[in-house]
Amino acid sequence: MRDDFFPGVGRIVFEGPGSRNPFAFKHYNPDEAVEGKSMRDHLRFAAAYWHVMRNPLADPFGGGTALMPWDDGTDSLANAQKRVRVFFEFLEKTGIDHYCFHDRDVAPELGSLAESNKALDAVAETLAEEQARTGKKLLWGTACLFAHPRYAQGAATSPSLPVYAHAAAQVKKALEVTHRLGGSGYVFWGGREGYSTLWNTDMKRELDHLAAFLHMAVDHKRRIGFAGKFFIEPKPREPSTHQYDSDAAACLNFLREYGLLDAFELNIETNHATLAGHTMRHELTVAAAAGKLGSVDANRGDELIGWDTDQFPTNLYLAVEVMLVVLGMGGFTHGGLNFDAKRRRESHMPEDLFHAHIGGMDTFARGLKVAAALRADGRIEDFVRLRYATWDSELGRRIEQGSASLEELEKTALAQPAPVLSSGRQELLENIVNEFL
Ligand code: XUL
Ligand code: CO
Repeated sequence: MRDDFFPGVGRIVFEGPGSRNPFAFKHYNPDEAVEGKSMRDHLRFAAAYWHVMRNPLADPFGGGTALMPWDDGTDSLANAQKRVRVFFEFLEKTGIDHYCFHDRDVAPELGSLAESNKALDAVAETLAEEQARTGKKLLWGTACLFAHPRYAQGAATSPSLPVYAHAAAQVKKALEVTHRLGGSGYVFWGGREGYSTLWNTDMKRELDHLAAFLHMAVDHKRRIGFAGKFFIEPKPREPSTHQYDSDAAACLNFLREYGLLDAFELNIETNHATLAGHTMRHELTVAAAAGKLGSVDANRGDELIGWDTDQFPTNLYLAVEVMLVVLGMGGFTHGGLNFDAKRRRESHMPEDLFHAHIGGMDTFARGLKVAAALRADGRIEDFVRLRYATWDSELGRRIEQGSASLEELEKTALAQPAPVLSSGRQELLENIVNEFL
């Protein structure tokens, strides 16, 4: 294990709930089996390169505070490659098995696309070396199509074809690098794919362009033989006033409308769900019900601040809800739990990166254990099943199969006694959940 950049922090190990060591796991025990599978394989934790290595911790009112003693602040290749080594030391020490990146997090954007591509290739080489040295894996890659001023009016939905072409070239390259690094997935998050005002926007044309863009990406994925999954990450707004991929349902409809449904799954992020006016559990449930829950960006928002605060997940209740949906769909295949989260601006020291991730990992480890215990207990599952018991009838089956008629249901309604409902028992069910916390 490398020990050059985070002096004083060793490998984080499981010490159990009784430990008071802030640099130890109290609940995440990677090899412990839950429902017959290791915690490591259930949770598939990933660190986000953009937050760990590149986030200066600025906010809308003030500049960055993060101390990054390894970073010389330049756009040099050497600096970019050094960051990779710092990052892998962080992965080794935290025991996080996966990572995610944008093209422009890992390598600098230089004067021309060709130069930027060359820099990305060189950094990809270092990433490949570090992956081979440590056994860490790429969960997903993506292209940053929102930071550069050229994308101020959109990338795949830009009114400018030259901008669209630049974005397409960036995706092509990011996809190839992701493939080369053995990524399990590739994410499309369209922060600028939306509008600020409809006075200047041809929505239909922009949506058609976005669909064409994604179809070309699907074609290219096949051409290069990339076997990873494509994920769309919904978010309703910020930075755009309205983002087209606003929530899980909107994404599914868009994918279906444009014949893209087979080629995509969804990457659901907690703070995006709440910005959309939904709970995380709602978004996960919508995605899972469509068989399209691919991956999770694990973070949380703030109830009082109205923007994407990207805080580390610490809410046990929420982690239980997330893991119930994940276990319910049979677990992750290509996806995982990516900490798309940043420290608070006040937590500027390098070791705060460790506290942040240790907390997120322990929260999800507990969430996993509690979710598994609730499933083993079975009372909630049984209740939900019984709640629909009247559907487990000949007529119910025929309605569900689509072979009943309104005439037939009218006949049933006229003949039956007045319906009697049983209680929804929300409070009882909430009490059962709390038994396990
Ligand atoms: C932005 C966001 C992105 C995506 C990747 O809110 O979540 O970091 O996860 O582009
Ligand atoms: Co995200």
